Amino acid sequence: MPPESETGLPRRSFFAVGAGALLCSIGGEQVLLSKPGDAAKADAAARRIAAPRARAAATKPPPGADPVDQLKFPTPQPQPGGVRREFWIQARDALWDIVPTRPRRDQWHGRAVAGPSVYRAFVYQQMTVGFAAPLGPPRIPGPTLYAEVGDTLVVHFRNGLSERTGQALTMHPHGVKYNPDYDGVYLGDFTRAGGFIAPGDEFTYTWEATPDAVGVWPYHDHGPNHTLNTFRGLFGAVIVREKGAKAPDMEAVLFFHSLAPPVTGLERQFQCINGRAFAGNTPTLRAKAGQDVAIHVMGMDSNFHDFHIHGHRWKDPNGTFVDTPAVGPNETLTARFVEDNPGRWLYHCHVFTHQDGGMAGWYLVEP
Ligand SMILES: [Cu+2]
Repeated sequence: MPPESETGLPRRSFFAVGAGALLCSIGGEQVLLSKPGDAAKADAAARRIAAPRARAAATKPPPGADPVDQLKFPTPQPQPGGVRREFWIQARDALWDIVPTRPRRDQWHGRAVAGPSVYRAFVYQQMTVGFAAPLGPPRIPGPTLYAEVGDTLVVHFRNGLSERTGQALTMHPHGVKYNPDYDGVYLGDFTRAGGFIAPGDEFTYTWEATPDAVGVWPYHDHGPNHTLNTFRGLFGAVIVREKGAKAPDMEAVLFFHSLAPPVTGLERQFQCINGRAFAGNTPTLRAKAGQDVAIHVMGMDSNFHDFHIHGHRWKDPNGTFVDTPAVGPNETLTARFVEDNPGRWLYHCHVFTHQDGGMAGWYLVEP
């Protein structure tokens, strides 16, 4: 028998938790994701989880329950002058190409990228009213949800994974205000209504754009298998502005994240921006001189990233000029400046292993 580590895993496996490997707790089970094919073990563990007791039998409190678990919450309404902003969002799986150029190419270095590069992603797809039809193709990230202070975001969520291969999912937002029913988090026996949406089920979340929700925030899966499913692509952004505030002339949302072999089943690790790797595949941003530019960067893996744009600088929240600030997991940084420097520019993560693994893109500025 190999010696056991504190995690209960063989020590050899524990030390193998290195590049791209994940140790996930899924409904009381621990699953090590260290190589292609391991995701199936996590999916199987997630499918073994029954609907939480607190939800299935609210009258019979689970062991360890506290009076707060019995609290009832009203659904919030918009403030005077605010509106309900309704969204219909379906989670589904979709084949996603991390390097869609053909032949696969890194335009920055003018070189070929070895394939394959397609994996089965999980995505949040925006739908028309009543989930009648997709509003667009599946994409990473999911739709950006906009609101103004005083509004409510009413998000009709459907778990569109198949019953056979599916598992419970949720939508959990940062930044906006919500009561425990709309937290969208799996909490074992203490899970509330929005924390376990089984395949085929629907749930409506109501989130409040309070004055302290102004900003740019991520949302992501927080169900029983949240780490793996978030890494698969279940994330997006919420943008809350002051009432009547003018939007920037150019606004972009960039998620910096990795797609590792245990998640994709592919042999190599890709360092991604919005699900894509290498310039020419990652988003190409465009602006014009004189425009008010806002580029929002969020970390969506277990690493810190350094956001650098060549030829540009801006002020951080402390008023210090920067051109390579750091952003951590689920944190947001915004590069906001008046564009004054036309040309072809590279933007990239300045963690060297990330930039070399594909975390780079173009920023094209017209005079
Ligand atoms: Cu990075």
